[in-house]
Amino acid sequence: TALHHENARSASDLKVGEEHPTEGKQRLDHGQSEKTKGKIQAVKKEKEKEKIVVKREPIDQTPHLKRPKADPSAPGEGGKGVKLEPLTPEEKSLHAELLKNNSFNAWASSKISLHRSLPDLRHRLCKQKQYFRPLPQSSVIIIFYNEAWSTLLRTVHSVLEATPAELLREVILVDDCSTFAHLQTPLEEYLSDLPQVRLVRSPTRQGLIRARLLGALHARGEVLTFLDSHCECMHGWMEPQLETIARNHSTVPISVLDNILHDTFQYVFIELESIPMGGINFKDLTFAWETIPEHERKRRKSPVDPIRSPTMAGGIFSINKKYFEHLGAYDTGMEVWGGENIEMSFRIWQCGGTIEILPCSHVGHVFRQTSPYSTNDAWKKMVHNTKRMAEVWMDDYKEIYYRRHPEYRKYPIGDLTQRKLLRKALHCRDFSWYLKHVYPSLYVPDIRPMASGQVSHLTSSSACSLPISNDQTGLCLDVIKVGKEPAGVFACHGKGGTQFWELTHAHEVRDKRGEYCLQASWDRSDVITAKCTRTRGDVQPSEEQKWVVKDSGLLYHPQTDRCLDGTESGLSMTDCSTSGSQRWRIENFNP
Ligand code: LR7
Ligand code: MN
Repeated sequence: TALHHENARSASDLKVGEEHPTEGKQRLDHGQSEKTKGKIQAVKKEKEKEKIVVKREPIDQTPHLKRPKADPSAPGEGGKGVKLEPLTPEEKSLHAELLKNNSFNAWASSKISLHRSLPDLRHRLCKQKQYFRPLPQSSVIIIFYNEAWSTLLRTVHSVLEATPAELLREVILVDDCSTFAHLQTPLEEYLSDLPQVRLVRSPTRQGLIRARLLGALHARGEVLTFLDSHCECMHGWMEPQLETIARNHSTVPISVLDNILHDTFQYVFIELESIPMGGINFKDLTFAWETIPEHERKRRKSPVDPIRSPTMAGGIFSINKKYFEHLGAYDTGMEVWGGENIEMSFRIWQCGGTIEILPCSHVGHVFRQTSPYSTNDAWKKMVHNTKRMAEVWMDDYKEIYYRRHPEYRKYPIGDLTQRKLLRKALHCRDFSWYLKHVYPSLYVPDIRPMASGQVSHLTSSSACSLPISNDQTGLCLDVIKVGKEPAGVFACHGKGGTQFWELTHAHEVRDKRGEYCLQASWDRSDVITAKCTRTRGDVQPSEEQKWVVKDSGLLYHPQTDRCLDGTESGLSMTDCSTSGSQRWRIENFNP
């Protein structure tokens, strides 16, 4: 009953803002079985006993737009994929063009109704759950840049048709200065027939971060819900988000992201047991999906309880509007795409908020086939954003990033004064606090490792007595595929990647991600990379993964009492000697 008390308390300071169009007695009976009515009666009686007067009216499920009845055999209906039938030469070229412009099969999407229905695959407990008034209203903000017609409008329709009208203040579409013709007048004309939809146009291309801010500026709801422009919302997606925020305004709920396949547009529902959480990849500070760690599984009591997530993917979440502003909205110095989701995640947690994945809220998203942001120019913008994030929120831990990308150190990133002041004003915690309390399952590479960079030496056939003056001339410790192939030596390329190794204080030789370790054992003479056995800072690595660097440049393996030996024919473990093939030069070595 703690929850009910909470609801009752928040009721006084929550204002829905206007009269509900469907206010009246009738809605109380909407969609309720005799059983649920009985339950509500029982709860009421219990409350009366406790002498707490709680008025509990269920939310009216009626949406602004009713989903038209569809022929179940129509393409894509019920979340099915579209059959990619043999195409005529004309269709083929159209298909190719659409694929090129969208990085997904917009041709398949165009075959599917803008109102397609999805099966309600949520867990039994989600379907049973009832939501009560008052809940705040949300403004749904959909930003887009050159989005396909069908995906954009299916997103809009799914919001209007899957959200109870009384919870949806408006849908705000923000056009980030698209050039596609269908997004000009035709879009305006189409939208003018839809209820509660507004279109805001940015006069210049702002990038998704500032486009979202523009949307937020126009929003009148108490809550903001952000969506990408190629989503489908599943029945019941909004209610748990609003309830979460009503209970605690500093919780940022995110939906489970189902996968709409980019080729057939099949809707793939993520089952309860495979819901991932958001993490980070320390290598380049990008978002990564991760399995939910043991401690978080244990903390939760019901399978549908929220999952605390260290980060969010970025596109699909709700947030109390006042809290969003209080927390510093977004960094307006960020460009185009990328990094803002990690920045916001760290900021939320470090400044006292919480990110929760709600297993009962599902939204589908089209994950593109290829990223339009992997061009050189777009990647630079992403690095720009990531650097701004790291400089403000990560303290000394940003060194881990720079060590892996020394060339990024000199990228200019503009002025950070405002963001640093924000961190001070909100009395936010250190990054070390975040790592320890929010993300204890993450292996954090050493801020100051014993050595890092390439591990190189001259071959024994070359003049081994010469000092190595140029990194590009030797052979370097390398591995074609971590965890799969034995490690070997290849010509040094000086570009890091699989030739980047880090010698940790625990005497491991780790790969760039910090996930795989160089490993030798008695039973074999080659050397492999295996998952590091030391998964957290406070445990010891297994003996097979321990290495000691000797002054003479030997990489000594104490367990087997042998040394790493590399020649053009490969890498092996041999008895230690002073031969050139055992002499290694490790970059940035500071014992
Ligand atoms: O210049 C731009 N202006 C825009 O308005 C570039 C993009 N956009 C729009 C675009 O039309 C789309 O609606 O911004 C949205 C996101 O861009 P996508 O869909 O091309 O990229 P994405 O799906 O990879 O985006 C993910 O990462 C971004 C990092 O900046 C944002 O945080 C996106 O919101 C995020 N999307 C999701 O979280 C959905 C799940 C994807 C995953 C993982
Ligand atoms: Mn997207």
